[in-house]
Amino acid sequence: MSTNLKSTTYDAVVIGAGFSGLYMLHKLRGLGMSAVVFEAADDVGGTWYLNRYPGCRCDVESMHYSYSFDEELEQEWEWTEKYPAQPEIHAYLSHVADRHDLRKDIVLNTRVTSAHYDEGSGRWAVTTDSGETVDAQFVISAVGCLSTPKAPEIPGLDDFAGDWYHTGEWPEEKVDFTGKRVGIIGTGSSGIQVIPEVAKEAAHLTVFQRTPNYTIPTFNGPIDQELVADVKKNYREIRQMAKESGFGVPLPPPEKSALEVDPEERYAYYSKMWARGSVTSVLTAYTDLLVDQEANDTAAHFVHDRIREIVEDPEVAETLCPKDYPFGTKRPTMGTDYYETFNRDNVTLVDLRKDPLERITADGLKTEQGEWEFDVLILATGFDAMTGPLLAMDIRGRAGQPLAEKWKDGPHTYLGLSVAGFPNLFTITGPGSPSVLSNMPVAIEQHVDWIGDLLAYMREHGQSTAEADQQSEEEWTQLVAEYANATLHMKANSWYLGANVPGKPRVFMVYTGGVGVYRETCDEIAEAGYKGFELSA
Ligand code: N01
Repeated sequence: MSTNLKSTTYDAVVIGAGFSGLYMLHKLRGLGMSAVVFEAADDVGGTWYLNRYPGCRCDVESMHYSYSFDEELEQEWEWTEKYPAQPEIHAYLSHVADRHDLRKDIVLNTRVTSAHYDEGSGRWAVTTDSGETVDAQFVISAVGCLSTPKAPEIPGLDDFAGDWYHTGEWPEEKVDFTGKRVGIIGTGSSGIQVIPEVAKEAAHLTVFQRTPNYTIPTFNGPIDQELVADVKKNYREIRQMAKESGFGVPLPPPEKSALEVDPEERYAYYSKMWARGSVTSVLTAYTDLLVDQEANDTAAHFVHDRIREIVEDPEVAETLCPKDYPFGTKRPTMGTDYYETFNRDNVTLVDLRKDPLERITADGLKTEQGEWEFDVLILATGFDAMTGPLLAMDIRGRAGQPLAEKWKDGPHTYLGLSVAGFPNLFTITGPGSPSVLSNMPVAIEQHVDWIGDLLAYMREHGQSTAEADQQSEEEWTQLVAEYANATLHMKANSWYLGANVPGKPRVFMVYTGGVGVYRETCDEIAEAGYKGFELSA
């Protein structure tokens, strides 16, 4: 048996030791349950361990991107910047693991390869890539929404003679770009953060952009100590506000439509929100930015104006202006000197819409119209999001049904945290929950607390199995689709929709009703004796 694997039988197996897995383990211990966490990486931290590319930083403010369950930690921990950089978040999660003595139940360097439900015993057999199988009553996935990196679907990566790196699997040691010719594919959140950093070091950086992004500046810097004192004094109210909000950040809800204010007032208000350096502030400036195209256009045009103001070359500026999808319908990004980077002499932007990529070659990249030579290639090409990490494991429920088969037309879940036919399997921030449309720690804590309450309820009532019923699952899945259809989200080819992975079903995988409303719904279901679940002994 691996070190740390103390038994082959547990009450619960947790998969993943990031924000979700760490808190889930703590919660299970509090319930007096035996649990083991399997983590594929060689340390805890999940997404904040492996995404360690230069410039990697969270786009939710430090004071709000943290756990609320440990009030002492909340007071003690000192964030240094307005937006926390990856090393600081990783240090925070490592500290949480040590502070709560979690490591002794975490098995590192171990990937779960399969989880099979046995109807006879009512238990799960969970197998890892080290060949061990453990038996558990509950399986709780804490695999995250963005943890299966996606390479670009163009041929030739194996031919490339230089070094290449995916932002989502960045090496631990520093990559030195000094004097190097670097090419980067991808201008999503990761690309936008890594580009300015690499440009500072490289001899030349060529950015291959297929879809431009709306990027809001962070105006990052050392954290304001007055704000820290104020937040720490009022943490309970602030956390509550985040829990009741639309996106899991403590902002008051918007009150007006973008179309009911006069253009000058609206422009001034967008300028104020822009100056805050917070994408959520811009996104929630008005009530209808995500549901009304005309309203959305006002925000999109405001961002276009900022791009044209910053970028000196008008042609480059136009290439950087997103025009074929509404603002906020692909994940809007936050950057530091992103647009400014295109004013540098050592940076070239290639518009793949005009000159598509054909293949990766031994020397670099071949587009329809030319060949580009590089020493280093960076793939900021994103992830097989939401369902990717779950389907990467061979999960089988009742009658041996594979989850991949059940989800062949897209994910079907109840509340985004359970699946009919897969008893006692819970998916923290799974498809069909607010997940990536929330400040993640808020969504994670809500799911972990809710699962914890359900497990306690089951014990109190002498029940050993919880399973979503088929009808509730179908109704929920439909509701998620209806809510998404009522937004502008369906107009963008986003990873929310699976559009970035060839062949993936085009289904919107996130609940768009808002974090606060979702929480209320989950609470009502719990209060009604876990309506929609079949609980049995
Ligand atoms: O990935 P992405 P990401 N040829 O999918 C392009 C979170 N995150 O790693 O849009 C050419 O957003 C692709 O082009 P297109 C956050 O939730 C958060 O950047 O498909 N280009 C796109 O430009 C985020 O949304 C933080 O046309 C290809 C890019 O690669 C999520 O992670 C930081 C291509 C992929 O962008 C994912 O972000 C980082 C191809 N064949 C990440 N294939 C913060 O908290 C892909 N692309 C700040």
